[in-house]
Amino acid sequence: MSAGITHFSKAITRTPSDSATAGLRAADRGIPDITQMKADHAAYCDALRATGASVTILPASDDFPDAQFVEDTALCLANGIIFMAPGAPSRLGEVALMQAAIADLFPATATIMPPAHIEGGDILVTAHEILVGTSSRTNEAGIAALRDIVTPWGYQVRQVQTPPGVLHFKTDCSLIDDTVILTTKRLAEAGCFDDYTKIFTADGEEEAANTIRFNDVVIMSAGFPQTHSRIEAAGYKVVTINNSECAKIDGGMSCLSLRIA
Ligand code: CIR
Repeated sequence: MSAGITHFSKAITRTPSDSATAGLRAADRGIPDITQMKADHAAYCDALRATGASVTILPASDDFPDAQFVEDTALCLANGIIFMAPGAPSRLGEVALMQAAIADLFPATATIMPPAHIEGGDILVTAHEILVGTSSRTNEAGIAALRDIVTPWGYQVRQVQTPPGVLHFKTDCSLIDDTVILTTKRLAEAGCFDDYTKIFTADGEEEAANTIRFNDVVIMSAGFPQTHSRIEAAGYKVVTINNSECAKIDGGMSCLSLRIA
């Protein structure tokens, strides 16, 4: 068991708001159906809970259309919680919302402040390092601020680059096991996973790259049969969740939870 890497006792999620129709997106893929999105979110929380974890579901926030993507507001490590500084101006206020919601459960260990910017979607924690991709949401100052916080805790931070046109580093990859990464070919070609065992998403299924390994299962978006088979063939149990509506506002499996050892 790798506590805090692949194994977790808790997760925090937030119910999608009706305002999620106004969520940020790079391209128009249609208006999300909020009823379906809420049903998918409930199925996602059930899947987390089915692994034995407790799941805290925070209430929807109409003021922040992207607030269900809680991952971008904080990074939970064994040593404490680091609150992020989202690079999307419309999302900055989500941090205070999350701090207030979980203050009683987990006091903040550190908070990164603008002009440093960093979103959880750009951070991949593996067994021996923390990879952080520079992106339109995460700048070098944000990565430096994270490094200053976690280096004394014994973590190594490696700056990498989120491919141009890709929202977050983890849009294109996820941790499947301590040293096993699911990745798109376009991301792996940059060489950032040379020291890892790689499972590649199938051609045309790049959107399947954003999964979470959560206890004994890999939770992935439904509709990517070849990548699904590849993860199973590598020996992992897969649970699929419909993600058609979150995908319209560029959200995937990792964005929807904070995961805590
Ligand atoms: C955004 O653009 O910020 C949201 N619509 C999607 C955030 C997805 N978060 C993530 O991948 N960690």
